[in-house]
Amino acid sequence: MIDRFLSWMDGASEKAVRRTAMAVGRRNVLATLGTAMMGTVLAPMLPFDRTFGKAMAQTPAGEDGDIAACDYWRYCALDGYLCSECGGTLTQCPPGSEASTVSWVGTCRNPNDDRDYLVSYNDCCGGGGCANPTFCFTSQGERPGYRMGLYNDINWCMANETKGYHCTVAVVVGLA
Ligand code: ABN
Repeated sequence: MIDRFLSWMDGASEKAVRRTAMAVGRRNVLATLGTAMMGTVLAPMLPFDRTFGKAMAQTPAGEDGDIAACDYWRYCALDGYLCSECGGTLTQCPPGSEASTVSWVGTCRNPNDDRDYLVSYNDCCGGGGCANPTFCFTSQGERPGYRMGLYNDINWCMANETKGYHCTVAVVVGLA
């Protein structure tokens, strides 16, 4: 009885293997294996965001400096109130306000990696007021008012529909 069952199993599995071998060519199998192997080798080389969402500009306070202090490295050329103390963040305007379409751009040295970064200081325009935010005036690289393109004591909301100044964000735009 068991012998008959085993020989039936043998026959059935042999048939299945033969059917598969006929349906899937050897080249097909090799090509699939080759693709899988190449994918395994090449995938880690592809450019993708290895910060896994931890964007530089969102580094929490304390990790790369104190974002509530005017000597924080990203504020090196700032002239304005800190949006992080007005309901916004280091890089995001408070709800109800909008980022200025023009901005002042400074070059700041990041003490964590000793590299220079371009930092865009966008004023946030409109929205409600803000009680006693920290005012920072560092404006590194600024030149006197008669050199307009190099002057930062300006309400950058002037180019927006809403011109009322609220506060300023500091956004790293790239390496200098
Ligand atoms: N960029 C900040 C600012 C706003 C109004 C006036 C001067 C400076």
